[in-house]
Amino acid sequence: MENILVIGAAGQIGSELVIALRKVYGNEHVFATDIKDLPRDLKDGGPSAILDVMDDKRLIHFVIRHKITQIYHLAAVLSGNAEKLPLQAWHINMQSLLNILDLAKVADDVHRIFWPSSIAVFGPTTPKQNTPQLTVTEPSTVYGISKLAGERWCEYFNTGYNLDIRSIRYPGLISYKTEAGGGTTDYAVEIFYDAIQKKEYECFLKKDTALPMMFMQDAVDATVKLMTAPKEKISVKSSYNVGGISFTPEQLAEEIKKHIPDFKVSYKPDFRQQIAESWPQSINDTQAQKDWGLETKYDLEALTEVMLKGVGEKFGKY
Ligand code: AKB
Repeated sequence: MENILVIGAAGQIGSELVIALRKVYGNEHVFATDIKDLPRDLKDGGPSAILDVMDDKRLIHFVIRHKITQIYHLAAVLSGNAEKLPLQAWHINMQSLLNILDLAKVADDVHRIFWPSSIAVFGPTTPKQNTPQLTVTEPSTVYGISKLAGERWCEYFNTGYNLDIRSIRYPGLISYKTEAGGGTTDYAVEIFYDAIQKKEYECFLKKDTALPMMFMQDAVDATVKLMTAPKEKISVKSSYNVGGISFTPEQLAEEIKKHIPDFKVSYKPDFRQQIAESWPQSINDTQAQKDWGLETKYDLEALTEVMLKGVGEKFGKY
């Protein structure tokens, strides 16, 4: 029997992943935790708690008391916010991961961990198109540096302590349930809110900035698939490339205009332009396909339709 702890459950990924995990393992076996108050549906649907991953003593008590067998550690400071307070972001992103890895050494029931990495591990010297699994990684953002260091720590603990830590390098994630916060790919979520509410959007990236993106349902499905795959299938001990689809702000705006013809977008690049330009434009994820059967369903057309519907329903429009 599995008992799952999700840290950062109130966030963009957590708020949807908890629901998916509860379907797989049963409501009462998935503990939704966060440093902030959790959404109503997560509190009503199963066990939940306020938990600070930086508080290592409370963390270990929680894990032992609830006989936790798997941990999903989703809490992180994203790329845009991390640039504003680099040392604080480094501390939070690294120390939280080390707290989890360290406790996995001593908490005997914990046998599997998920930790998200990001396309941010790549940098300006990485090949931009069809970026391979194994390639140059010289990130130029503090977020990217923390994710790359995290990947190294995951591999170190996987091999050195015979743990089972699995990870995905997420591209930009697009969803309507919970808004993203502080990332560079967030424009691709914000644009839907402004399209629905104001019919205009000022984009903080240039119109031709291509980035890899993925609809949340595909990301959640991929995560569950990776985490339920037999251990012998996992050949990458650091983190798997997962590509999704690639598009520019202009291509996304054109797709939205097919539904809202009078939607207008202007472009005013800020500091996040430089971050976006340091990242790949498309990702090669054949290793993930081969090892544990990664598949994605949503293309630009499908995700635009479902985003407009989802955000529209929130505001009683569209
Ligand atoms: C960000 O933009 O910081 C994140 C990411 C790509 O990891 N969405």
